[in-house]
Amino acid sequence: MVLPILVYPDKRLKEQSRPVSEFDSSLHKLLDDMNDTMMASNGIGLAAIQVGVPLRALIINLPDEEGNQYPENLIEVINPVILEKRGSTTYTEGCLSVPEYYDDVDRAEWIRVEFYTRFGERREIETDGLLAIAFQHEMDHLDGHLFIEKLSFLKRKKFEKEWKKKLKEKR
Ligand code: Y12
Ligand code: CO
Repeated sequence: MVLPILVYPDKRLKEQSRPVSEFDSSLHKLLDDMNDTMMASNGIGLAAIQVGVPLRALIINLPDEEGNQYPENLIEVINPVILEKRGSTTYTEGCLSVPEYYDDVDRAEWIRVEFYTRFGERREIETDGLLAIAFQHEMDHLDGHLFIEKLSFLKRKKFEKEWKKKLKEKR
């Protein structure tokens, strides 16, 4: 089921998400609905709070070189913790909760993350490149943060002005 995606400046996007404690059918339904929602919007990552559920769950599905996404590449991430990070990198990010806005963001280049699967099995991943960026972007959502908070003061001011204008035009 495709769910509505919360759009900035919805206050719920600032909520701190709580750890998942039950790895049950309602979690599985949430993850399935998040996947339907992400795929319907051409997204590559989505956190539960973006569909209004304040749980520490996120999904990532990176496209291949041709831009195609495959179900077998879907990563479901529950209660993630960054154990180690190194280096820095810059990437032009976008977010389904801030549609049609993209900007450069600095993040760690390499990360080691602990997380749980939908069945409550512990996993660890070491990654860099786009996957490391996606993990960090989505994990920020779990703590109520959006990538636009990482912009310089002037860039953020420009963004807020343009965003207000856009919202007014949409009314
Ligand atoms: C690198 C950088 C950022 C992430 C986080 C995940 N971000 C997304 O999945 C962004 C998706 C997105 C998709 C859009 O396309 C449509 O909605 C059809 C989009 O364009 C518009 O809103 C028009 C904007 C963002 C992971 C890795
Ligand atoms: Co996002």
